[in-house]
Amino acid sequence: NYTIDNEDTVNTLLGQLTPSNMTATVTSLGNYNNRYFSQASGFEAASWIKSHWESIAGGRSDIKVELYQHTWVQPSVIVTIQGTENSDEIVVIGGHLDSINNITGPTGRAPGFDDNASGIAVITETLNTIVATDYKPSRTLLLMGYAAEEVGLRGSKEIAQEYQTNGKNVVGVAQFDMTGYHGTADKNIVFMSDFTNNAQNQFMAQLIDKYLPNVTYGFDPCGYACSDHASWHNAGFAASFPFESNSSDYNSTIHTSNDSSFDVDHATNFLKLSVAYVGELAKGST
Ligand code: LEU
Repeated sequence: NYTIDNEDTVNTLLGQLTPSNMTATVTSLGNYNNRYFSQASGFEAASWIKSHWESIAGGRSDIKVELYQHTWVQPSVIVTIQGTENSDEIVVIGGHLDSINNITGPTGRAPGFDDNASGIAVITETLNTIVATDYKPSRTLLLMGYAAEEVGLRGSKEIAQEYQTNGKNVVGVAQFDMTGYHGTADKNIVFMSDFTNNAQNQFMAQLIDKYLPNVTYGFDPCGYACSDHASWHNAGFAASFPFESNSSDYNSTIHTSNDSSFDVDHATNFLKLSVAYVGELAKGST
């Protein structure tokens, strides 16, 4: 079920990336004092993402952008790109849009450049590449910015459980949370091996082997339900989590006012993997 045979489409997507846009996205998100789930700034940051994604989607009538409301202030944001043939089969790429300062609390400064403006930037640039190439997926493709990850995966948990309850056919989920810090010298991407689907992890590794031979990768357990992939995994769906480093080497500034650096070259590896994943799992063509 994990075939790799959509080479022309993936290579077209890979040829239209604009990595520098990711730096701009990270900077825009980091300008909010924080993106904490209960704060007005956390709401405003989510609203900015919705507007930004709408402006990228432009005139595509097969793309819609919506807020997903929760019981707290901050919504999640979901882009739906309607599948042309197998529209009941759903592929998700996502990452959390909130940030947190664990020291100074709800009103504290939390730029969250790496955690996780860097993942939202990968998703945003994936959307931009889809529109730039006029790519249309066969399966329905959903791009998600999750609210309230930092307070217990709350946004993604509500969404994944709703999809489970409604019997939605989610065939695969990729999580992008922390892509902008090169913490393990000999690895660009580390697939978290727990709370994920091994077959899909192997598929993503094969995508690197085929399309990104210069990207180094490995596998490592996170050790706990460390990001939104676990919400999907726990709801019975195949999730993967390509991460910035081994779990002992990640950016030590996260959850502080000092998470204000972004290595765009490192994040570009994740952007490349994202478009390869989209092109091969959601198939369709440019
Ligand atoms: N970005 C995650 C979080 O803040 C942690 C990381 C180690 C996966 O919850």
